[in-house]
Amino acid sequence: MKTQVAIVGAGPAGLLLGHLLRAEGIECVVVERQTGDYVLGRIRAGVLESITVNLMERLGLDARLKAEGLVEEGFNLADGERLIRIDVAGLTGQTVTVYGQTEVTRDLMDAAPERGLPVLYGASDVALHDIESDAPYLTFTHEGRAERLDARFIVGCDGFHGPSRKAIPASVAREYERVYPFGWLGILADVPPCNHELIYANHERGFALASMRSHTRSRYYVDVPLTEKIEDWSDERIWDELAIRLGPDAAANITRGPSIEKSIAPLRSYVFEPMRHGSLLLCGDAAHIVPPTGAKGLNLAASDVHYAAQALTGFFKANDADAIASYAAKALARVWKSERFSWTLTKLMHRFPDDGPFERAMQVAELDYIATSRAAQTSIAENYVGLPV
Ligand code: RFL
Ligand code: PHB
Repeated sequence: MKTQVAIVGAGPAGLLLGHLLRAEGIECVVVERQTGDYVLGRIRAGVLESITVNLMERLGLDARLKAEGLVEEGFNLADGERLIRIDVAGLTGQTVTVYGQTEVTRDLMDAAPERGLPVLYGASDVALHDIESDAPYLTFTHEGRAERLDARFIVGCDGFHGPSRKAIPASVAREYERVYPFGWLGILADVPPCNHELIYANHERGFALASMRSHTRSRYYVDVPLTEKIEDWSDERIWDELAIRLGPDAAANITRGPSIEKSIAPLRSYVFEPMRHGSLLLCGDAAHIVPPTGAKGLNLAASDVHYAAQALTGFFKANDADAIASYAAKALARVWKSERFSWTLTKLMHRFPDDGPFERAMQVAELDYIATSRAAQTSIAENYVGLPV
């Protein structure tokens, strides 16, 4: 097989990139390890910045998003009994949209056949070859046959554990990492949300987040030590903990119900440089991870894909090799700002096991400052809706 761009991974980054390239008439093939059902079974992001919404709109794939997505004009920071509302729309003129990553992925997946985007699900042993040349290729096994896919470029959209990043030689690589001493235990349930806007809570027992997927489906999180096992968290125990940590007003409005998904995800900040080496570009979680506080991960994948699509379109349609050369610097500039915001909000809203009274006093002082300063609220709001691309 031969194509112009071989894309590894059919998560949101890979599918979005495939669609953007096809819209420009560029040939590409997406190769995915899992089945489509497995990819849709992963419950992850829920909050979309306008970069992500705009890309779906540009592709004409936003009908369901516009019909079912919930437009959010603000969100809240809770600290004990205090609730600080960040008026995102009033401060920035922009909003975010609650629409699950699963739904974005489903919309992109469903439209792939009619847009001429081949996606090979269930491909095993994907390996990258000759990425330093102008003729890189993938090898893999699909439907029992050994395959080779030749391309001009490979784009690694294969998440944190995929093979693409590892194909870049250690001699040119630089990694930045921070692992947090807790994970987020998430619960999804078909009950109405306790509040129409998200609440991030810092309680003496730990962090909690009230989020949602729709008017009838709620998504909540509490932070737990990494040693916790999901089997030890019955639904009742999670609801009890949420009611304590989210504060009395939210607790009064929590509707309990059976979980339809429950899992613990570790928190990590991670950046890999460079995001391009030779004919290989990296996008999304393949190159960086943010802790979920602030909802930046999927949106960062979308902005990488936006820059990658621009670079590849410049190369194939205007013979512009500089467009490829400048991809990594453009993408990384935005990545680092999102890393900063996610890390700052994580530090502000979680109780770290090694923190003492001084660190807690700093949290209280910062929350006081945010509560009373329009400048501080504007800074948070403009990062939350997403910095310009
Ligand atoms: P994905 O979604 O991990 O997709 C990568 C794809 O590559 C495939 N793959 C391979 N394919 C072929 N060969 C191989 N050897 C392969 N190895 C892997 C995988 O099967 C998969 O299909 O990465 P992508 O596309 O870069 O998308 C990134 C987002 O998924 C991620 O950043 C977000 O989910 C992070 N995140 C959030 N982001 C937000 O913007 N807003 C949020 O509200 C938000 N909440 C979250 C989150 C992540 C969470 N978890 C579980 C980590 C909440 C949670 C709990
Ligand atoms: C979610 O709804 O899953 C969600 C919302 C906001 C975050 C992280 C996750 O910061």
